[in-house]
Amino acid sequence: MDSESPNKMGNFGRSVILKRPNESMRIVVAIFVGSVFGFLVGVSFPTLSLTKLNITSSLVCDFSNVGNKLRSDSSQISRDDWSPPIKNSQNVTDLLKIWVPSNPRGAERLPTGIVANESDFFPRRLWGKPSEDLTHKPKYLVAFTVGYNQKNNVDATVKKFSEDFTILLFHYDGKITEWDEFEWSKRAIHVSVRRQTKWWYAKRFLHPSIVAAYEYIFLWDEDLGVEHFNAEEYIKLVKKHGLEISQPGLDPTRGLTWQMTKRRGDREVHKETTERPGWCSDPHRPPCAAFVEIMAPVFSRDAWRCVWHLIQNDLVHGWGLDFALQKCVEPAHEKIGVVDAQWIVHKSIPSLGDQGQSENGKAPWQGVRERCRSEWKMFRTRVANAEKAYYKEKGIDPSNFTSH
Ligand SMILES: *[C@@H]1O[C@H](CO)[C@@H](O)[C@H](O)[C@H]1NC(C)=O
Ligand SMILES: *[C@@H]1O[C@H](CO)[C@@H](O)[C@H](O)[C@H]1NC(C)=O
Ligand SMILES: CC(=O)N[C@H]1CO[C@H](CO)[C@@H](O)[C@@H]1O
Repeated sequence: MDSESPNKMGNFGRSVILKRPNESMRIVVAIFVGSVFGFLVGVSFPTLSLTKLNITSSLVCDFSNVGNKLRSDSSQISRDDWSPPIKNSQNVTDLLKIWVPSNPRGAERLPTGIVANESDFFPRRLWGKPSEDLTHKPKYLVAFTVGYNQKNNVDATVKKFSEDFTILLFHYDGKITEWDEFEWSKRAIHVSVRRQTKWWYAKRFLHPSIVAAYEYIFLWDEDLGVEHFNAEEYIKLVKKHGLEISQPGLDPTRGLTWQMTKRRGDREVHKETTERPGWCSDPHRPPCAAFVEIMAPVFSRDAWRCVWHLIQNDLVHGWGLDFALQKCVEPAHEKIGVVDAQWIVHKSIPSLGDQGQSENGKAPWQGVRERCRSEWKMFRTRVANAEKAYYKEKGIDPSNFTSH
């Protein structure tokens, strides 16, 4: 240092700080950085050091590969006289920018290997190895739209579905914990939004990519009698007969709306029926074939991917969907059918209908019923308009062809 030192000796620390602020700062910073670094290394070394090294070396590798590639590319380009040869540096950065047009829309900037485009409802542990979380993956999904008043019926129904099913309950009355009196409720997925319909929930929570893990999706009402139904047997029949969209036959002793969904006692499955005279313009089309109702449909994974898109966000009752399902499979009169050997009873207990609101002195159920009817009309109109628009764009005049 210099000659003043003796006077300052008593003040050593302070004088150092005063006189050489930069250096002391450096020391402090160095100590700080050093200890943080040491700490981090200590923390991460046992598990991460190897991968870190790999990442670094692979980055280096990639970079030199890119360099080589660039060089060969540019010589290639200049040889072939496509365009002026690429100058390096900046274009290395361009080249390293990721853009994969075949990725899902919005995910083009990600390398395909990291894109998780589908999901499932499998619960996982919070500890241990992720690869060992799932000891059992259910193959099928059954979703019920339920109110607590119907708990006994829902309980009886759920018991007809094996461990191979993920059970999903949509609660329209806000009651969830009450269901825990049933053992199966603890492994079920519960979604609670008040006063919504099955199709509203299905549109919001059963996106095809979310339920992609499941081979079949059951979308069922809560008021079904399942004494003569077994889900595993049902699936066997659906596979055997190649049904992409199906429902169990309905007990004919209850008043039925459609002939098609009436259970036949003499067969496993049926795919067509005769209706009252004049009801079917084409024996291969609804309601004589290619038709199931909306109370207890079962969809294959592929059929559901189409049907989900057909569900309208605002038409919550789903009326008319049954007539349009046939647009989703081809040939519809072979891939849509009713399973007779596993059949159910439609109890027609008014439930969600009661969740309406009285207006203008009308009972709640009347308002709901009217909305169902008007939704049906709107849905038909939308489908017809969409088809018209499609053919117009294609320059096809559908009136020139018969619909057969
Ligand atoms: C998701 O990715 C897998 C694997 O690349 C592919 O087989 C599947 O078709 C993709 N699903 C969708 C909906 O794009
Ligand atoms: C379809 O009908 C229009 C008239 O409606 C006619 O001009 C056209 O030639 C017809 N196209 C075919 C393929 O028959
Ligand atoms: C530095 C350099 O050569 N940059 C070029 C990289 O490539 C783009 C076109 O892709 C040129 O516009 C840059 O000039």
